[in-house]
Amino acid sequence: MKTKTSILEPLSAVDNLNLYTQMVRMRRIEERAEQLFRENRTVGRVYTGRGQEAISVGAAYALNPDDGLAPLYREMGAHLVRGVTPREIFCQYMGRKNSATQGRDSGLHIGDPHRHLVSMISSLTASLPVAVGMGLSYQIRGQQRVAMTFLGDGATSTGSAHEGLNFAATRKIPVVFVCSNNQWSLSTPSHQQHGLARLAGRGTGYGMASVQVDGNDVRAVYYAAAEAVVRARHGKGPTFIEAVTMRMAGHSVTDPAVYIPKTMTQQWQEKDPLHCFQTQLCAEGLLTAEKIEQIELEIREEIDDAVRFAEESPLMPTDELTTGVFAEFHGSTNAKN
Ligand SMILES: Cc1ncc(C[n+]2csc(CCOP(=O)(O)OP(=O)(O)O)c2C)c(N)n1
Ligand SMILES: [Mg+2]
Repeated sequence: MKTKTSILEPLSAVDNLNLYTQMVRMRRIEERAEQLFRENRTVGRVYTGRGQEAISVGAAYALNPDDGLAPLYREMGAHLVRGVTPREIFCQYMGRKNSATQGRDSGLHIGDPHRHLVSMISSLTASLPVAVGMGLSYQIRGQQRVAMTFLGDGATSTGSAHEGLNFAATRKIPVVFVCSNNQWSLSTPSHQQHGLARLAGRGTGYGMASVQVDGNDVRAVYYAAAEAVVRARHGKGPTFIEAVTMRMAGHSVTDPAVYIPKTMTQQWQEKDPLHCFQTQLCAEGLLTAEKIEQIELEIREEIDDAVRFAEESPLMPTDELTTGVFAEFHGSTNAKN
């Protein structure tokens, strides 16, 4: 993977194809994961980022491999860009011993310190102070590195989000907050969550650079993120990016989302980020029908291989489930005041 410099370079033809391929990979992996869930072959529920592929792929693509990354449950694209493989993903979904959590957890709870990837934290926005802490450590050590984290629109109302944003802005921490405004927080619509016309105002309120972008346009997300990363790398502090999109599925695969008006889904279907980008790239001569088919075929084979690999991998033996979970206690239990 190439290391991006401080100068904002336009995306090359290769970059465009990389972005497209990762978006297709994310969509197809999630479709297969949902199918496996319905066949009772996964452990735990499956949460997808359907319709939000442009956000996680586009934003993460602006980072260098040694930048910190703390994604959430809809950010499979960020994991893929960081080099997490379909085999790793399906081992995790299927609770195998060789997965990131060794079969103790499911979903996108995939972290790897060697890849500077922090596993998502289920308590929403607990990732924000963690990412801010990563940024603070880069700042203290004088490293030109950046941390990026993600949050949903609903999550912007939590206490740790406000604390993280405020601390980052006050200390000019090199961190990028990517807010996927998919207009729903479970079954609660945006207008019942906050009183802002633009969620980007969350960042403005704390005095940091804030921008609203079309979250269904991968290149718009990439350029906003790349600008934010350059700003952070050069000591100019954090950025809050509001990427406007729509959650095109239930909250998780068990949620039929009957509360979302059909007209809203239909309207956003026309803005499908994958379909729109494919049309643009074809019009620009960067993609052809043959290339589309080839990408789909390669990804299908990759996924078939990953599912087979996961199924052939051992489950965690139940007598090993607590290994490494508890530290041995060497102190005294007679606490003195
Ligand atoms: C602190 C906390 N409160 C509540 C939950 C339960 N919960 C999980 S996802 C979710 C909805 C979050 O909505 P949003 O932040 O908009 O993200 P989205 O799911 O739309 O991507 C809720 C309420 C949680 N995980 N953590
Ligand atoms: Mg939301």
